[in-house]
Amino acid sequence: MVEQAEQLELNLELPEPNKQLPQSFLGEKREKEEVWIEEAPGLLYIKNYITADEHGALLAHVDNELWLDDLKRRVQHYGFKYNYRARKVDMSMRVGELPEWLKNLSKKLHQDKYMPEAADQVIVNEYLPGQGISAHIDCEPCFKDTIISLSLGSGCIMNFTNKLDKTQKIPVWLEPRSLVVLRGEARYGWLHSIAARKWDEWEGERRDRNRRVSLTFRKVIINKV
Ligand SMILES: O=C(O)CCC(=O)C(=O)O
Repeated sequence: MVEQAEQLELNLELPEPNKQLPQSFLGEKREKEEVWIEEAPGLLYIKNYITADEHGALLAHVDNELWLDDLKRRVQHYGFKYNYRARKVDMSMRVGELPEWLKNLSKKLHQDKYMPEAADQVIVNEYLPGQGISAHIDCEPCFKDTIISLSLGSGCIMNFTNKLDKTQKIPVWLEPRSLVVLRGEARYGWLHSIAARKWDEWEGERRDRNRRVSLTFRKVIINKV
């Protein structure tokens, strides 16, 4: 199913060094396109969610911040630091409010009805050509149902594999400026992964990868004990 929808403006402030760059920041129109991937109920791909200028501003914000390099790929954690080894998040891992540039996006995802609540945790992943992420389901007791990832920089294939029947696989091409929304069965019943390789084959052609940066939005579940 493909449909067009009404858009809200994002109003991202640029970090200081790039403040003078995009003049057309608020002017550019988006041509958003939604595609439900029917084989995995709850899997929604949205092409052109942000404009090229917003894309540039978000990358500038990311590159203005510090990276953590304790994994094979570099990451940034906002809102709460996630403990990959323990698969855990709690109030002791709170690192504060989301910065304004992420809060705006988090609000917009909620206003656009892609997330039932505004996200309070974001992980930024950087993938250089040859880097990927192994097949996983996001921690169920840590994060609520809907998980959204925004792609910046390079495109790549994200693979979805059915948890109960690993022969069922769905490759989805993620364009820069696109969103992938995982909810319901797609969030809990399908693993997602990105192969660690330098190029993908898509629609019969070789597509070389460049640096990809993703922003993944989640709502933390806080257990009161
Ligand atoms: O890079 C992405 O789009 C997904 C990231 C992801 O799956 C994760 O951080 O758990």
